[in-house]
Amino acid sequence: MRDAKTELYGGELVTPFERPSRADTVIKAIAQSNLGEILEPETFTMDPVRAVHSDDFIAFLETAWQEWQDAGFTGEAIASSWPARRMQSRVPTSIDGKIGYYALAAETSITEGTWAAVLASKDVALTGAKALHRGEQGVFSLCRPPGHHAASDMFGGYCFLNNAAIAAQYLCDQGTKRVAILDIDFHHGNGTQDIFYDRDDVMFCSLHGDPQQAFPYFLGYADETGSGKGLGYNLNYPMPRDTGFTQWQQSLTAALAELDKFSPQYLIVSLGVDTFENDPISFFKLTTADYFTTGAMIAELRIPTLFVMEGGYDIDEVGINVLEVLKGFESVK
Ligand code: SP5
Ligand code: ZN
Repeated sequence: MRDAKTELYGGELVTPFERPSRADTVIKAIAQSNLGEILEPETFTMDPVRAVHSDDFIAFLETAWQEWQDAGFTGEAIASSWPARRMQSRVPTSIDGKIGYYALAAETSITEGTWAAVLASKDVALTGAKALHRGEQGVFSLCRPPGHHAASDMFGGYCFLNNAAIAAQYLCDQGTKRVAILDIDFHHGNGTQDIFYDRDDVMFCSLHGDPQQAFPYFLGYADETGSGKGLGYNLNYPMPRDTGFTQWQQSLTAALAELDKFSPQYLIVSLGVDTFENDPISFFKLTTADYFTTGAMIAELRIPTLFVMEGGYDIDEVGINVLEVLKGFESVK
């Protein structure tokens, strides 16, 4: 299986920040700890994916790389044209048009191994959701690629299928009345917000870099609070450049209080550690010790919790930072 070799960054094609070695360092850190059993993922059908993503989008992802090659392109598949303001939003038939229709950003390439990795990632999330539904108190799904930027019919921001949303919808489809998603990745979880924006059975709270200054730029403002019966069930906590733990923790405390009021049966944490002080593409200043505190604060809710891996690009520290969140969670009994 071949991982992508290119990301469009600052006008150059660079080695993607979201790369396979991220998962290797996380699994290594966890394997060396005594956190608990490591399970292999189960294979699920596409039904839980179809419950979140549109059929045409799924079909696009499945065949994009083949169509790109058939068109004679020699580089990795990447978008370069979009339906921008006042343009028609019909789906073109050519792959270079189609990829622009379904992309929300151009940095994310599609290549030979993309679809297989995307399918494996949703299986990891669903395996975690199933374990939670069977009674586990805390589960971590080491998903890669990440998912929270993916909407029902859009990929980008290194995300293709929204793993956390698929897990949440799966729990709803098992009869769960209320699921909460807490997104602590540095970036706003635009895809997850969009998927559940008009719903009152899935609450979404996100702490992130101010969209005025940070990707995904066009969503994540504090005044986005949900629509229709979903009004009040979407909460954004954007924060400025150089935000450290004192300020970030205030947002977390506020978000946890709102989640507590909602009284969810399950909590899904979109866990990105790109809030780390040395993250190469982000601008918050959290330290390794802060991740332990974060995990402990989340555990204080005493809600069965599924952590789903999102971002975190300091390859040397991503493992320990994730481990600290989980250790902090486990420290609360
Ligand atoms: C899952 C996840 O964390 N996705 C992040 C995708 C970010 N992609 C675009 C990044 C643009 C970064 N600009 C950084 C300027 C740094 N000086
Ligand atoms: Zn991120």
